Amino acid sequence: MKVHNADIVISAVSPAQYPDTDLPEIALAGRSNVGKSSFINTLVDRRNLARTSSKPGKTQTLNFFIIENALHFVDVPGYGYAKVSKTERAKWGKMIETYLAEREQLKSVISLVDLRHAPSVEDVQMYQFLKYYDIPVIVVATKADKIPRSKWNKHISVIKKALDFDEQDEFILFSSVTKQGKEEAWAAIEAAMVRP
Ligand SMILES: Nc1nc2c(ncn2[C@@H]2O[C@H](COP(=O)(O)OP(=O)(O)OP(=O)(O)O)[C@@H](O)[C@H]2O)c(=O)[nH]1
Ligand SMILES: [Mg+2]
Repeated sequence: MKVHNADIVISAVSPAQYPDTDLPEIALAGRSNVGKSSFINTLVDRRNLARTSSKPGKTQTLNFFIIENALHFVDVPGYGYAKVSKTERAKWGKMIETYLAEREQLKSVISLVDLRHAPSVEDVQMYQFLKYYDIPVIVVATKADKIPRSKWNKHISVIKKALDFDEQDEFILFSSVTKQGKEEAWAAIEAAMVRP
């Protein structure tokens, strides 16, 4: 998709604030700093639509972006951010779970993992949570530019094994630096958007 129009709609903390439309939604989940906001910016060709930061924990609300009046991207706060209190983290967890488990127009979740590392316990929990709720997943392995091409396959197998990856789901190597995987990601998103 060539994007001409992209805007933030709302930063929501509760269902009452979710946009009241039937547009298909694609959510982005992954641990803090994995590159969720960068992924959105790359897909929509904007430098800073979704705010990125080298400081983890930047995104703390469910941020809804409207793209071409055709879909919403929902930037979900990164999990596993250590400097947040337990109560705060439980609150985020609940907010994210409520959204993922109950949102009717959610078509797919893009689960981002860092290609450089084995998935964290929380990465595995998130993937298994999505499988439990039968939500189609697009796994995006970010920061591919930081791993030499000759080692990609090895890293991919480590990730798939740890997640117990379902080959029905999509797996895309991605870099917001080289834009590798951008077209593949759009193809997977467009396929998810038209699913009933
Ligand atoms: N080299 C490289 N750096 C990346 C890539 N994607 C993101 N980064 C960097 O990683 C850092 C975190 O990126 P964000 O997009 O803000 O991460 P996030 O997942 O939105 O983080 P939170 O909002 O804290 O949950 C930034 O410094 C980005 O520039 C990538 O594909 N390659
Ligand atoms: Mg972010």
